Formats: sequence, C-alpha cells, structure tokens
Amino acid sequence: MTDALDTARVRADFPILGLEVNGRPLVYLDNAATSQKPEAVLRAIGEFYERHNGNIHRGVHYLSQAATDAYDRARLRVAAFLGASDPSEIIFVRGATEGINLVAHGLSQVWLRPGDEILLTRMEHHANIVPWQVAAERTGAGIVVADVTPEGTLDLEDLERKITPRTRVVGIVHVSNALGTVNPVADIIRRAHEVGAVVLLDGCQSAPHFHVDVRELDCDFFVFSGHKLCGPTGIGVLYGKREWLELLPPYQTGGDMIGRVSFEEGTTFRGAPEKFEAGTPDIAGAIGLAAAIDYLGELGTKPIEAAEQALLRYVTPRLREIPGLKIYGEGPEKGPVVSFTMEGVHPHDIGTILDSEGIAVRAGHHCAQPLMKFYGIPGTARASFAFYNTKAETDVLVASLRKIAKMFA
Ligand code: C6P
Repeated sequence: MTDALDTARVRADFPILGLEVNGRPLVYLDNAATSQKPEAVLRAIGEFYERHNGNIHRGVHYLSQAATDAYDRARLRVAAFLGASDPSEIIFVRGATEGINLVAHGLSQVWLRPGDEILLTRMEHHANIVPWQVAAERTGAGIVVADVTPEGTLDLEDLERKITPRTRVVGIVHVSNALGTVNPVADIIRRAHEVGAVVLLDGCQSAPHFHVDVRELDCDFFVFSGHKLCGPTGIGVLYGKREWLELLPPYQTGGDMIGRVSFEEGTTFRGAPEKFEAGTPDIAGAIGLAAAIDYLGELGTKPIEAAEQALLRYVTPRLREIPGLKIYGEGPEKGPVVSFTMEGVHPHDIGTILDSEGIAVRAGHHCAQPLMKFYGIPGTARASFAFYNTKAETDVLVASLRKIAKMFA
C-alpha cells in the first residue's frame, strides 16, 4: 500500500475507461450514480460462473459447496469492511433501496405505533423517504423533517429541536448524493439514542469514499449499494445490530430462511442473516462485491480518500470562476461531488452538451425532490468523482462548461 495512488496504473484496471464516446475519450464523472468496475471484479464474477457455479446451502456436491464457501467468505469480507461484530449482522440485499425497505417494513410491524415520529432530513434520497412514508401510513406514525441550510448543510439546531421523546426512528444520509455534504452522524446517533430512537444510516455515498466503522458510529442499521463501490449491480448490504435483526420479522419468506415448514405445526424461521435472505441470493453479486472490497483494500482507503479530496479541492474553485455557475453544497466537509446550476441553462441541457463531448455527468433532481424544492430549482448538473479520475479530466469538464456559459450568455 502506498500513500499516493498511481492514477495511470489504477485506470488501466478499468477497461471501460478506455472507451471513446461521441468521438472523444470518455470522461466519466457520474460515479455517485454508479462506479466503474475493475478487471478484478469482472474476473471474480466470470470465474464464479466458469468454475464454481452452484446453488448455495442446498447441495452436498462440490460446486454447491464451493459456491457456499465463496458466498460465506463474501459475508465475512463485508463484515470486516464495515467493522461489524459478527458476519451474521450482514444481510445481502439488492441494494440500499431494498435494505431501507426491509428495515422500514420490519419496524412498522414491531416498533412503530400511532403518534410515534420518524425523523428524516430534507436532503434524503427518495429511497430513505418513501419507505418511511409507507411505514408511517401503515402505523399512524408521523414524519418529521429536519431542515437544511442555504449552504447545504444540516440545520443542526432544527434537528436538535426535532429529536424528542416521540422520535422512534431517525433515518439519515451519511453523505448527500445531491450536495456532497458529509453529515455529523456520530453526534446525531448519540442524541437519537438518548431519546431511545433507532438510527438507520444511508451509507450509499460514504462507504465508497472513506473508512466507515459501524461499531464506532454506533448506528443500528447501515445500508450501501455494491455498484457504487466498484462492485456489481443487484447486490447491496444491510448491516444491523444483532438485537435489532432479532427483533425484525422476515421481509420475504420462502426457501433457505426457514427452520421447519409444516402444514400441521406451522413454519419456524432461522435467525439472521438467513431469516432475511429468502430464496437463491445474488451469489455472483456477493462474490463480485467482495472482490471490489478487496481491490479497494489493496489501493487503501486513505489513498483513495486523499485522491478524491484532491480532485474536489482542485476542481471546485475552477468551477466557481465560471460565470453564472452556482454550486449547491458548500459545507466544510464534502464527498467528491459537485452539484451546480448555470444561469439560463437547464441542467438537462448541460448534461446533453457535455455528453456530446464525451463527458458523463448526471442532471436532474437526483432522487431528492424535497431538496430541489427547498432551493426552488428543477434540478442540478452533478459531477461526481472517483479515485480513477484525473485532474486533466476535470480540466476537460471546466473547459466545456466555460463554452456552455459563453454559448448561453
Ligand atoms: N443514488 C445517484 O445518482 P440504489 O438505487 O438502491 O443502489 O441506491 C439508492 C440511493 C440511496 N441513497 C443514496 C444517498 C443514493 O445516492 C442512492 C442512489 C444514485 O445519486 C441514483 S439515484
């Protein structure tokens, strides 16, 4: 492990980064939507299907056992990555969205009562809003929303006022996908626990970019999606403290999650993690995710974070200098995301023009409509960086945006 990443060498690990798009070298700056995959991950998935494919936990034959071993190893790998006390606290799900739905659905059955409050923030992704709205409707609980400041940080005084003995759940994004803001989650978790609330952290945009230790944070639940962390799509992780996973009922039922099934005596369920993994899971996905975690581990969390923060520090002042460009999310601590609007240009037009020059950014509301409403805008254009991006790529972005600014001036 070295202190600084050799970006040229790292880029060679990602076949897709060599593409040309619209006759230009691809400049991929949509990493918050999904990251690209290194060869090590592609190879792990290919090797699984070529040499180890079998169904898990069901067969005595060689391939079933090889697949089971690899799947179990993947769980161990994720547990170590997040600092979980035990691999049984790691549930493989389809992604962060499914993880949050699982928790909200379960808590609506065993925890939430009429008059309880679910505290969210105005910068949540829809995935951490809608499942709670459904849970609130089902239980008679209410949703309370902590505000954000014009700079795009959490309004901590407002949040403090809204944490009360009625607060039973706090759902909060660790790093905002639409602003980049890193939230002071450890303090919020501590406060939430003082009033007896359970805390779910949405780690979609944190786990890929800096070291996360769920025990240090003391969150009750943590979710992330594999595809944002150089892993495949279709696989994600729900971490839950053992006592919470014991309390929650199964989300789906079927094979592999039962103790016994009987028409006469009824059905019993296994404990976590099996209780939450009904049916054949995404075995190759879990193996691919473990390979991604290994790959990132070899590069080192610190060098990755340093490289991404250096890009953010480099590009932010250059973007600010562009006439008419306004950045949303000016907090002191940010993930590698810059969200912006340009005077007189719709964000979708920014996205389309950049695409014509081979530059991939995301444009729109970023599944954060309440936040866009707060700012009174339809959406933003968002450039999001990964450790394999280069300063030269951000120069290409800035040059193209300057042209757009001139065009629409
Ligand atoms: N954000 C983005 O472009 P899924 O779709 O389940 O993998 O992740 C949902 C999700 C939840 N929370 C946060 C903070 C997220 O950023 C995302 C996904 C993508 O910003 C797609 S909308």
